[in-house]
Amino acid sequence: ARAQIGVTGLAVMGRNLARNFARHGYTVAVHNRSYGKTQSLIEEAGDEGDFVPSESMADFVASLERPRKVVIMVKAGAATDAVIDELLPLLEDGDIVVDAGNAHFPDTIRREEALRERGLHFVGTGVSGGEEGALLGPSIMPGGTRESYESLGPILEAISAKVDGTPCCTYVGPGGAGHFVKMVHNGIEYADMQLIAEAYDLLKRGLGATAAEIGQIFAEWNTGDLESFLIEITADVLQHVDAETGSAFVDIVLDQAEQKGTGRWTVQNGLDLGVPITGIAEATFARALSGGVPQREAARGTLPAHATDLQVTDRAAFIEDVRQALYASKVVAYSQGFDQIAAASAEHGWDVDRGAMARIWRGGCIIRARFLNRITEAYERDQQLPLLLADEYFTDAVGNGLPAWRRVVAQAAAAGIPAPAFSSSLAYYDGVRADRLPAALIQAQRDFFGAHTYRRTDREGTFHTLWSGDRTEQEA
Ligand code: NBP
Repeated sequence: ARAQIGVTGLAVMGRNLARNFARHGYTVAVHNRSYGKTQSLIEEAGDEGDFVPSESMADFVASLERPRKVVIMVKAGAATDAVIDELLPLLEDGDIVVDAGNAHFPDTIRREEALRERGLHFVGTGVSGGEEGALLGPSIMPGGTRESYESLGPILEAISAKVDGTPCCTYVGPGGAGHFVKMVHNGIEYADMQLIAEAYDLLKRGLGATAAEIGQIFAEWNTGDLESFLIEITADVLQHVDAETGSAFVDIVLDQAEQKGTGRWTVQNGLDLGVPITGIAEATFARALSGGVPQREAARGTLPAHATDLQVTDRAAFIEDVRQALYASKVVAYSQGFDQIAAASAEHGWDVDRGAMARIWRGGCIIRARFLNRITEAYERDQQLPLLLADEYFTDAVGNGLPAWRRVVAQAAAAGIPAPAFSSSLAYYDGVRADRLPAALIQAQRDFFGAHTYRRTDREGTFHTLWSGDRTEQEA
């Protein structure tokens, strides 16, 4: 036994992760259900470091130093359970099983409990950054026991992305915390992408600009507060020309967005926890709307618009308005996502440090962005911050952009341009800051038809009004 870490599952992600470990000087045991992928890894990348290939799971496990550290990188779901079942009889007390695939966090909670009973550590780990991240340094979000992180953590930190020398990997929390945080990361990614798409649409229709011209605007934005991987690739994508037709690439792509399900999981969980993650939800539903072909067919050319075309007289001012609206909406989406992490952390007793999550998302992952530093700083100022928007920096940043944000949402509505994430983020902002909400009327209605009771503004207690009787108020 001489390998310090093992990877089973050598499709694109596992193969690159194994190479990343090897390139950092670790001796890596490698295994895959079908041996061909193991052989091709050794043939094509075997000279990058010290690999110990095995054809059987038993040999793979035997090649690992104790406590064994086995990273599973297979298709999420039944395949992960199949691999765990195969591993279990071969492992011994104190060994560490890492699931680095995209598991749904309730599965991770279940697996962690089962392996703990067997005396094993199970570390459900979010890994973001795709194929390239896995090879060159991903953002890594490991859950599980703190004890397992002592020996596993340094290895994961070594292969993670680094920003200013700081690893984009930290212990997240027990049980399913790592995969939960990865799920919210993906939800935020949905919101970020939708907001960028809305900004693009407004610029296109407001300026009548070409994709390439809008790409240049995004490139310019990438030098300021919005600097991020997604803005950067948006600039590249918009300037890309389709080789076959010579058209802007984005103009020849079918306008139906697909999804693999992590956005949906995030929204479902937001509903379960009762946390308004409207940015992520609008983004997920906007994809669903785009893919609703029969509905779009029935509505296209049929539903009247009664809209007036966007009149842009000052192009530079309009571009700046859209930029500020994008930034403010983005802050709302992140604020909501961090609320969701706080709520789940409280519910499951995970004690997740939100500032640390923003820190490990600064590199390696899809939502890496300059402004994540600001989020880390906000939670450093106040660990218990109830609302990211209420941090002084974000209050100012969003407040300064508010007139622009309102103009953009109003212009979009008047012109009949759908901007669901821009407008619902603004509605959330105005809702959360409201002195008084019409929720009072909803409580009154609920008491009327269902005797659901209400509380009063002027005294303690729970009350019910006898709506079908003499309308007197009773203490409930
Ligand atoms: P895939 O998700 O395509 O899975 C292929 C791997 O699973 C192969 O090694 C395959 O073995 C193995 N496998 C399957 Br399928 N069923 C199995 C079973 N019953 N027993 C054992 N092995 C089984 O690989 P991937 O695209 O590299 O993704 C791996 C994980 O990483 C997934 O959970 C995925 O969601 C996640 N992922 C993350 C990112 C990211 O950005 N973080 C990107 C892409 C994927 P075989 O070779 O014998 O068929």
